[in-house]
Amino acid sequence: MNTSVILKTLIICLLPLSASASEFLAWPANEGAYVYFINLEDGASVTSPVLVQMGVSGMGVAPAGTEREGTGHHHILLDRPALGKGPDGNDEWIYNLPADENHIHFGRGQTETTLDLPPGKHSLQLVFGDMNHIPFGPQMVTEVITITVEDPDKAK
Ligand SMILES: [Cu+2]
Repeated sequence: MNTSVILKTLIICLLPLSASASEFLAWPANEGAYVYFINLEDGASVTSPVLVQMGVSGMGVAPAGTEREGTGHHHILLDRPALGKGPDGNDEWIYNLPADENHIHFGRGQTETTLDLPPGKHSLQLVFGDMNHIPFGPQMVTEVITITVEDPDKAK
């Protein structure tokens, strides 16, 4: 455990429950860095399995646990409110992201995945997190996009 992690832990302990000041808990994002969906746009119609290519500019991708400044890994928030919103939203900025069907981690440093999604509308948000799965600053989060997975039976 390095000094920065110890410091973060101390800060988390000292934070009041209502705090949302989280940007300084993660490693700082590089200036001008951002994440983006390479191949998907808001409102896109797709078929399942859905290819999702995840891009990052200004920072490097590294497996979770890699202690190196300026790197992190991708997460997709699937079919849930934007990061920081919803019932557990406040915690998401402060603590590391949970891993469940709505929070998908790419902790091996993947930049591409395929999602098996049922027909209908789905929301996706890309979130870049540090070695401990804590989101970087706000610019390392995309807008929530909505895609429509076409029903293969109806398309015929
Ligand atoms: Cu993660």
